[in-house]
Parts: sequence; structure tokens; C-alpha cells
Amino acid sequence: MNAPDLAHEHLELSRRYFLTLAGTGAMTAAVPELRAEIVHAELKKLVSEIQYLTPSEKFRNVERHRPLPYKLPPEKRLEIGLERETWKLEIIPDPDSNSRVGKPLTKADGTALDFPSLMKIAETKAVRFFKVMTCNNLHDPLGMGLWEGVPLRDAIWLSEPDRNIRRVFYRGYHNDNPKQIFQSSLPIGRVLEDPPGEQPVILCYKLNGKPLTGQRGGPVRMIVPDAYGFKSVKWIQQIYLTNLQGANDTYAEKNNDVDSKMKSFARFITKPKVQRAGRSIPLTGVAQAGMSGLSKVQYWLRNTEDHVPPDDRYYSRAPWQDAELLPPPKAWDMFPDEKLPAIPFQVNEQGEFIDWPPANTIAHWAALIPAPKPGKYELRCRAVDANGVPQPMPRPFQKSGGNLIQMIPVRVFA
Ligand SMILES: Nc1nc2c(c(=O)[nH]1)N[C@H]1C(S)=C(S)[C@@H](COP(=O)(O)O)O[C@H]1N2
Ligand SMILES: [Mo]
Repeated sequence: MNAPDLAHEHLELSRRYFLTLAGTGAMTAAVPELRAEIVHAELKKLVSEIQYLTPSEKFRNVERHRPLPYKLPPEKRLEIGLERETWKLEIIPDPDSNSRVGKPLTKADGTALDFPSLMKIAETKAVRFFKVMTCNNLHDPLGMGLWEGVPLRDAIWLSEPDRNIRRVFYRGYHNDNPKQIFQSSLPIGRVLEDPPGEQPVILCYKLNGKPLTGQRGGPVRMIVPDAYGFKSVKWIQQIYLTNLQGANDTYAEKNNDVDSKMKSFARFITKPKVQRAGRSIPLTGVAQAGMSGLSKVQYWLRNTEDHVPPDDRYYSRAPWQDAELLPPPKAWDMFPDEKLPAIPFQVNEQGEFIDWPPANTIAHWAALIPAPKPGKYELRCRAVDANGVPQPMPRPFQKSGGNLIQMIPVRVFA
């Protein structure tokens, strides 16, 4: 109970401090330094509560299966190949098209890829990279991870793909119920070669240095680094190489845009809905770096009596203030000496991030809003991508990923 008490103390301390200042009429420009210093303790505390990587069990789950495969008894999980010991991945030509492969990997003839064979590929090809998991239908990221696996192309290559292949269809375990199939797809070109600066699509078996749990889609799930969550199919068991030219994604349902790339956006963690006048407002939040990356996060506290031009739908002319982008963590406890290993395009040989934050990851942010007068306010935050374009332009469409400017109503009482 120590920490919350401390926070309360800081709160009380700064409140009394400002009440005193207000009494002497010294509220304004004279004391910004001191003011920042005192309230900063509270902001520091909020910042200290932020974890960069999300522990596996703290991710939010997006899962439609009943029963949930990872809640089945261990014997059943072994039987259906949801443990490393029995997991098998089929890689076959799509029976609905004319694709040809030299050596289909099938369960029926005992050639399906098993976990030891996956580890064999991993000996020379294993990769890891940072990537945030976000559902294009939800606003806050589900979790931030360091994912490890082998490039999907190295598994596909074992099947000797031959001709008439335009896409890769893939699906996970679905309780043998066609209604529970969750599937997705990619152009074969995206799988075989990575655009400049982009990570490979992987068959993933580790998250944050530990074996991928059943809840996170283990023993093996797809991770598509540049895509929203629906492309990263969990409990992966079948891959079909197809000559069909369209996406078969489950997420093609309900108006979802199956070709959307990750967008940049900012969200609040602290939601300071009720405030006392004379007190600065400490703020923390998270921002997703989309396909281009992220250059900054901004906030804007608007008194509801202040005029907003009706033609300014995305508040491009508002007096946005820069927040502080928090740096990456210093120590990485899953690695020797707590130092990050080099990761192509993300981390250099010295264990430092090349760009911060890398595309398709997150950074946290913090700000201290100078004490507002009593009144009704709207607090907003937005991200500016690495091309200098503020969200939600140029793609405000919800179904290709939610990145609307978040607004929190704030009441400041005397
Ligand atoms: N097999 C399977 N994979 C799946 C899903 C699912 O329901 N079943 N949901 C998808 C969706 S829509 C999202 S957003 C992500 C969520 O990943 P998480 O549960 O690990 O956070 O998983 C994807 N993979
Ligand atoms: Mo999703």
C-alpha cells in the first residue's frame, strides 16, 4: 500500500502549495520551475508505472473460439497438436485452385512440419523483432511484444513451391467447427521477400524471451510485423498455397479493410477527468508508430468556450502542444547483461534503437499541463507520423485501423 499513499501525498502537497500561491496572487509566470519540480514527482510516479513490454498474460485477447483451445485439458491439447510435442503444420496446394508444389507437407503421409523440424530451421534462420499487437477494430493496443520465430518463407520453401501461386492462405485450430475457422492471407511476394526496412513474416514460438503460451496462440502462431492483429493467426496448423487472387481473410467480414497497414495514433493512459484548479495535470499515454514511424505526440486542452472553426474537422489549426516521448527502457532482463542484441532495422550492435520508436511498435509519452482555470474542457491527443503528417490523416477510416483523435472531457473545479 506504500506507493498509492505516496502518490496521494504528492497530490496533497502540490494542492496545498498551489492554494497558498493562489492566496498570494503569485499563481502565474513567476514559479513555473518550482511548479514543474513539485508536480513532477507525481508525473514521475505515473511514468514509473509504465511497462514497455506487455507480459504475455496481460495482453488483451481477441479470440472467437468456444471452447478456447488453450483451456482444453492437456490430454486433449496433445491430441489436437496444440503442444510442442504434437504440433504439426501442413503446407499444401489449395485444393480449390491449380497451384503446384513439389513436396506437399501433409499430416496424412507424415510429412507435415513438426516442432523439432521448426527448431532445425531456427538454428540458422531464427529472428526476433519488436511489434505491437493491435486490433483494427479497437482503439488501444492489445500488447507490445518482442516476438521470435522463423521466417515463414523458409517453411514454405520446404514444400518446393512450383507454379500458379499468388497467395498464401493460412488458418489456426478451430475445434473442427467450420464456423470457428479464423483465417487470413498474404500475397506470396510479401512472404518471400521483405520490403526495405521491414521484418519478415514469421512462424512465431516465443514472446518476450519465453515460449509462446496457448493463450497467446502457441505453440506456434503467425506474426505479420506490418499488419493489424487479424493477420497474425494463432494456433497455426494449415497453410494453403493458392492461385486465387483475392483475400480469404475472416476479417474481410464486417467491412474490415484486409490490406491496411499499421497507422500512427496516440492514446491516453492517464484520464484526468476531474481536476482541481491551480494544479498542473500530469499526463501519460501510449502512441503507436505506424508504417512510417512516429515523430511526435501532441496534446491540446481546450476550454469548451473557445471557438473551433467548423471547417477544421481534425483540429489542424488548434494550438497543439508537444508532449515528451519517453525513451526505451534501459535494462532488458531477458538478455545477458540486460543488453539488447542487435535487431535488423530496429537495434544496432551497441544495443541502441536505430529509430525511436521503430515502425509497427509503440512509445509512451508524458506531459505536464500547466494548471488550468476552473471550467469545462476537452483534452485531446494526437500522433504526428514520421513523414510529419498529423493523425488521422491521410486515412481516417475506422475499418482500416482506429486512429481518431481521442478526447477526454475534463472538469476543473475551483
Ligand atoms: N486462431 C485465431 N487467431 C487469431 C484470432 C482468432 O480469433 N483466432 N483473432 C485475431 C485478431 S482479430 C487479433 S486482433 C489478434 C489478437 O491477438 P492477441 O489475442 O494475441 O492479442 O489475433 C488474431 N489471431
Ligand atoms: Mo482483431
